[in-house]
Amino acid sequence: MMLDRSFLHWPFLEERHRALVERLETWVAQHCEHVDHRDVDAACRELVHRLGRDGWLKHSAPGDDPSEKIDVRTLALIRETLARHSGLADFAFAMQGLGAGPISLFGTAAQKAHWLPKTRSGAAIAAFALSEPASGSDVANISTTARRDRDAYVLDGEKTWISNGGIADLYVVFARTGEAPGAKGLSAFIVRGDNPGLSVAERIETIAPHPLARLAFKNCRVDAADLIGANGDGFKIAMTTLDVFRTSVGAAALGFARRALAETLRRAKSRELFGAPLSELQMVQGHIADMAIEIDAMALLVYRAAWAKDAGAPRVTREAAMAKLYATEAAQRVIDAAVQIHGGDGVRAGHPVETLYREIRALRIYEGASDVQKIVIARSVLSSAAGR
Ligand code: COS
Repeated sequence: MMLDRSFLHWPFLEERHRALVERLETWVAQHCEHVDHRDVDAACRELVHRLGRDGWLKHSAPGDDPSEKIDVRTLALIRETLARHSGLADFAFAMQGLGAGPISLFGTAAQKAHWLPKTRSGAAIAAFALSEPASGSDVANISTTARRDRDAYVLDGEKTWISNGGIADLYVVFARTGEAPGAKGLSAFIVRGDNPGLSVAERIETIAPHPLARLAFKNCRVDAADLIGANGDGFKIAMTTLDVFRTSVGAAALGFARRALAETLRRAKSRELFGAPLSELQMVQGHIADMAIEIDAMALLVYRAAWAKDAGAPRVTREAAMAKLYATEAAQRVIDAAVQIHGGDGVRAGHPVETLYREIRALRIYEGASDVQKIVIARSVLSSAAGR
């Protein structure tokens, strides 16, 4: 693949990051490209198994050793690298991290000791269950309820667009416990995949197949010890987890865009038109220049946000939102240009750029649609300008 690796030497990254990418490149070539994708559930399980077996999932969520903490740059580099080769491998890695994230960041010692060794080894598949039919962007409006009943909570309601829905062993579910109206009345719970009262109401198919489902909770009892954090902390837990993972969504978009550029360069150098390679046409050169600039701008925002979090910034909401918004939108433009330069092959089913064209679209929607990221960024900019 024709790749510019100079970003690995930017000051945001360290020697250990470069070494990790080197190892991962070798691993991906051997273990990711030969997974049968016809059965998407089986492919996802297999990828989680391989990523866990060979130690990559350890980076998706720190374990129960208090000295470990999440390294967002590592998360971003892994997602970028996996996404460049396989959208499903990136999905398998990322959802394992997002699902385990609330436990890793806010769980009790017992919750961490029980679940994290399983999610990190690939023995348990994790899912993050936040969205509902009537509240995807408006998290404060969640209507699934969790009612206290002696030493248990009883969950009732519906969740939808849940990644790993149907194959997960563990769901982190956000529900209304009612301490206060809106955002202050939510809590987070661990619900086992085989918990009575939890059922898969619908499997959802999308343009880029990944395991996704709508879930129903009917009189679903979980132990009080399965509450994550305190009652009323649910909104904060969800947002803090998203602040980590939104940057990594930008990184996945960056991986898709780098693949699109690599495919385009190969095409532009090998295909002849009007008696010369495509790469000699100024119109094509214009596209290539735009693609390269957008990729560097994406990478700068992604690794800036990741570095800021790793360097100890208490909140990176604005940086993560900028990275996610810009990288996903720009990747769509880069991939669209790649399709255009590939002509008919660009829309041929199964061609790498056709696959990228389908894979990128959902990233502008999930974990906070682009429109929500704009709200987050504008609020932050306005509040830091207040009083000036
Ligand atoms: N980290 C920590 N705390 C946060 C936070 C963050 N990133 N974002 C908000 N909070 C806090 C706020 O500070 C506020 O607390 P105080 O009242 O004590 O100040 C509280 O949480 C409520 O925040 P806010 O008033 O901003 O909430 P809103 O309901 O207006 O909405 C948005 C916030 C729209 C930003 C939020 O609902 C969101 O991110 N939506 C998209 C969700 C999403 O990603 N969905 C996809 C599902 S996962 S695939």
